[in-house]
Amino acid sequence: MEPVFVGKGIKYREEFANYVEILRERLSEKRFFHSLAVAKEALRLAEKYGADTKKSFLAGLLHDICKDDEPNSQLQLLNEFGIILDTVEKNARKLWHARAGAVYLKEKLGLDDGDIISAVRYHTTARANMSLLEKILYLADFTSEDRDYSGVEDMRRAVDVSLEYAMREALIFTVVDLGERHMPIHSDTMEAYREIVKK
Ligand code: DGI
Ligand code: FE
Ligand code: FE
Repeated sequence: MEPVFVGKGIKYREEFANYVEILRERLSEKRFFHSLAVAKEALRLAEKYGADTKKSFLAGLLHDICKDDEPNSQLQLLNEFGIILDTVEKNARKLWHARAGAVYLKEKLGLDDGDIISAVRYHTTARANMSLLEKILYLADFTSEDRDYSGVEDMRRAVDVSLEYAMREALIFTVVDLGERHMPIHSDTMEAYREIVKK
């Protein structure tokens, strides 16, 4: 199953058919659908907010490419390319796929686009001083059509108000949610939160 693409999405889906087939091999059906849905949503946000539509689509498409890999194989990949995890990262497996995805795209697939690589790297934690593309991917991951967490309707409204407002809502949501679940909060997440919420 794939989402129904519209406009430029139809063209990009065809243009990146090779990547789509790689994802079909690597991901569960659910995660595969999610990846295409994030591509579609990132394209929609790029058109609304004047970002590069093709890069946004591709970042959305590829952002979870390592998500369904075994945790050990993600660690192995990071090791192979000399990535050192900090203490919070070591203890939060959910953070590995973003670091691993960025490395995989660059080193294994030869994707030569620093903007996309960095959007993938920061799509889970966010960070202070995010680029437009980084924000679009971070938010598209919250509002793609497959999402059904409680609060998703509020996030969908927020993302149509402004990127800044949506980033604020998303970071508050994340920090509160992690706090409630007694999960360690990464310094990149905290710095993003402080930048946008405490000013
Ligand atoms: O990969 P997805 O499921 O599409 O979404 P994602 O990459 O945004 O991952 C969401 C998960 O990442 C969610 O379980 C919360 C976790 N996460 C995000 N920021 C932090 C975090 N986990 C910890 N421990 N610390 C963080 O700062
Ligand atoms: Fe992810
Ligand atoms: Fe995702």
